[in-house]
Amino acid sequence: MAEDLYQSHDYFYMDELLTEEHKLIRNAAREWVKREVSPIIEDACQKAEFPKNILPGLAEIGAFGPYIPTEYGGAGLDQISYGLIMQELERGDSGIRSTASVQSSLVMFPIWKYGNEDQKKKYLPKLADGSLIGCFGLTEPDYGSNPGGMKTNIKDKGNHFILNGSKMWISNSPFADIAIVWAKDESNRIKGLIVEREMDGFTTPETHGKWSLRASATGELVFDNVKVPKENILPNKDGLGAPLGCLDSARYGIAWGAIGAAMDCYDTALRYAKERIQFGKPIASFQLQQRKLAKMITEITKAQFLTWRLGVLKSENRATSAQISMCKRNNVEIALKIAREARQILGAMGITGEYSIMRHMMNLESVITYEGTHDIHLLITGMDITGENAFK
Ligand code: TGC
Ligand code: FAD
Repeated sequence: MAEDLYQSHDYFYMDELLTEEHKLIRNAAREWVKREVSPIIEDACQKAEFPKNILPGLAEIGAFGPYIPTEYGGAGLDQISYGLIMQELERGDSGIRSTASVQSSLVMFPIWKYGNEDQKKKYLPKLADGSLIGCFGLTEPDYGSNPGGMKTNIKDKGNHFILNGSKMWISNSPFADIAIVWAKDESNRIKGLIVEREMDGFTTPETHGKWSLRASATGELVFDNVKVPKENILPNKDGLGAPLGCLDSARYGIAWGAIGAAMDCYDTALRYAKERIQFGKPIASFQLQQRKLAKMITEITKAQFLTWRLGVLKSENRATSAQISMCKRNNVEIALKIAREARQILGAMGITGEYSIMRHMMNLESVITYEGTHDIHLLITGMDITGENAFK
């Protein structure tokens, strides 16, 4: 990839709404991405390999459990800080943000919120320092948007459960040390379990051939009579609301992350348009290119404010699931549109790995599908405003 010349854009002086601490955290993540992610990401993506050597760095910048209390090894930060870290990571690559948001919101969050004290002390500090990596198993081959139908199940055998079933499309599964797995008990109630890699009968085959999120490892979780000790069940919440509660936190992080990808595409396209000469003039001087760029910065600015406000509400524990859905849906949509328009501004150069745009565009095709598809989030808004359920 060409040298990372990224400069962030703050058209409406949104920085004035951030605290000094927010800016310090954001700038540290930004510098780290420039130094550690940008030089290696194109190669990792071309090889379809997750760059595991960045895991300690992610832990050092506080990307694993930013809002988890310090007593459990987290950084004890607020929700805006968490969002800003996700924004900067996804500016580098959605796959890197994915790893951090799965670890923080889909693994540490359920242990923190639904686990007992022993589980918190055993797992959270190691997840925070990156010595343990986790993944989250909700989706199954036949149950994606409708996770409530899941078939993965546990049977009570006295001092342990026997776990059977499979999960699909699981970020980080091929190398994760632990998995938070959602399974139905004998009364069809969904429970969360901590499954460890060493448990007999547990395998994690990798999914190959992806054109999207190539620098993120995706795989299955297969459970063949896995003996899970009872102490590994998350005792403090069950039912579908438990995994969906984790998704609220991860979807919030994605809303910020998508702005990062959009800003990177806009910044790249703006610079290119000013430098590229056709018909004796920079292409930035043509109205058609200005229209694209002007629309991009307008959408980025709107998304920045929507998301900042969501962050304030979330820090005050007032953000609703439907508000989070609206923000995730809006931001991923504008990011994908911006990536597609930005790619065109670069002409043929836009399809190469010299620039980050095509990689962002391909990544965003996953981001618009995972953590609830674009359609599902629209239906969540529809249900919230009308009171009518159009899912079923
Ligand atoms: P429904 O009857 O509406 O709800 C069941 C229970 O859940 C509660 N609830 C929520 N709780 C917390 N947060 C939310 N966002 C919630 N949404 C619903 C609800 O109140 C109810 O509670 P209770 O106590 O009454 O039982 O459930 P439904 O079966 O009709 O489904 C609703 C629907 C479609 C919105 C939901 O299933 C859904 O969101 N589907 C999308 C599935 C999804 O997002 N999967 C993501 C998998 S993980 C992933 O993609 C990780 S990618 C990570 C990365 O790499 O970055
Ligand atoms: P389906 O549910 O089969 O949907 C197919 C289409 O039908 C979509 O367009 C959808 O919007 C539409 N549709 C479905 N239901 C309705 C309805 N009621 N009304 C209208 N339209 C509808 N899952 C995890 O559990 N953990 C992970 O770590 C994880 N990581 C992922 C990483 C990647 C790279 C990807 C691509 C996915 C990942 N997922 C993960 C799975 C992801 O959450 C699911 O792909 C997603 O929830 C959609 O499920 P599905 O692919 O089965 O699509």
